[in-house]
Amino acid sequence: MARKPLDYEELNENVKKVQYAVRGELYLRASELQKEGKKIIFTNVGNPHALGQKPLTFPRLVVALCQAPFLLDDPNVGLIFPADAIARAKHYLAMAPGGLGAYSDSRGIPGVRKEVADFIQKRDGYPSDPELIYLTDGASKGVMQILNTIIRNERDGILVPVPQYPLYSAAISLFGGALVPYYLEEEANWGLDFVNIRQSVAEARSKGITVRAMVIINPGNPTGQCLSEATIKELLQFCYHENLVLLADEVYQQNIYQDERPFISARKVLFDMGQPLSREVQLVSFHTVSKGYWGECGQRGGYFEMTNLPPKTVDEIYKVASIALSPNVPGQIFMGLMVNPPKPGDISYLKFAAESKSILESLRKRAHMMTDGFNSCRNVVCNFTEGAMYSFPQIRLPPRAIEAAKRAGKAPDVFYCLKLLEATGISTVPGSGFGQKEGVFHLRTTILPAEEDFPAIMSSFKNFNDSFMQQYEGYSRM
Ligand code: DCS
Repeated sequence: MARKPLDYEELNENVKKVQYAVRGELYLRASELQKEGKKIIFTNVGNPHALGQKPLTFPRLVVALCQAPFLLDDPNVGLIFPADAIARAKHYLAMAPGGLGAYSDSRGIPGVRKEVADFIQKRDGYPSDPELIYLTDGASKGVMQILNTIIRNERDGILVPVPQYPLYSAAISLFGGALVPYYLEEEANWGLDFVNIRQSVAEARSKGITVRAMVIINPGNPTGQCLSEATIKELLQFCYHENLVLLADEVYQQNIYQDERPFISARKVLFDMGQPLSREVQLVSFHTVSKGYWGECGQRGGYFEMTNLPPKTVDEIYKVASIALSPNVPGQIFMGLMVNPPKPGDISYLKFAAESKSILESLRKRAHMMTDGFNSCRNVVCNFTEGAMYSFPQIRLPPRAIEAAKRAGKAPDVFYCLKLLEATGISTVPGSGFGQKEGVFHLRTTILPAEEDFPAIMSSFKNFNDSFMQQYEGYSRM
């Protein structure tokens, strides 16, 4: 019998090539153990609400009213919903003909795109055009759409930081392009090294690859570094000279845990640099409602903003967005609310500000607790999580552990993470899922477990690590 079209052997090779470790082997094993009744701490995905973070009240009230607009006609609506939430729900319902049950424009609701443009203008100090902002189902869909637009064939290369969030490697495989890695410097706090970036580009070119785009993740996932203005300037110069479009993944812009380097957008730096760069460098910037102190991952709200793209390209991107009809409408409203939150003087302001501040302050504390915890462990070194939601410690595995992993048919970091999972229930992602230098091993964990659970989690990690190192290194505790 001939093979059928959807038999595994017959599938699109690009689909089979895709790897996505955040939901890979470790995650599958953790899910199995959970089914068997083991308590699992899921620190593999940056999914704050799944680990107990409470939603901010105001946006949920507004979206609840948008979902159930008949409540607005109830004489008692004002007993539950504050007047500013009611007014805001009416504001969005007026923008969305047919309400949340109707498709919107494929680029998103024009009024929400205007709110995003106002937010960007206020953040960067330069006007932003709503026509160049497209709303998406989370940042992921936007990133995929733009990569799909850029990649023409297997010789088109995309510069991606390594370690990277595997959305990039996975999407580049899926669209049949070439990933051109540039290694972040762990010893320099995961900084960029332009000598090494130039080398990567030269090497790719020598293999016949046309390098067309450069991705930056700022703040970094999984590495947590915040880029300085000087670095962003240098990389914009680099993109200008090398004729690369810059894809700026800025989904963690609210998640900053140090004060020396506040978030600065690639777009602001570009406009600050003036002409010719500000008119020439093509830039696409991404944002989401999944991160920050919102953490509304399940709502799937995101946007991208296009800078210096010609109108015909913007139209092509619109055409392709139209194939999916419409980004999900509740997600768009969350985006509107995120970029236009309650203001001082509004009824809901104080509560909103208190809730946001408490989440951010707690994340900052957790970033410190996690880094300090890892650095107190034998054979573990960890840069401080300056931003984003992850810790990415390096685990210096003894040669005997590496041999044992080989015998078990596992990559050494996968071996370590599986043992950690079995012993403690802590579900992490091995560093190989993000890319790392040859012979160097890491794991990624989120900093998202509840603050009060941290001492227990860190001590259980330490106990595991001690006994692991003891077993494979002959190390004994004094
Ligand atoms: N970009 C980066 C750098 C991310 O870390 C994520 C999600 C996204 C984009 C996409 O998010 P949304 O599609 O939800 O907007 N981060 C994943 C991660 O590493 N863990 O959980 C999700």
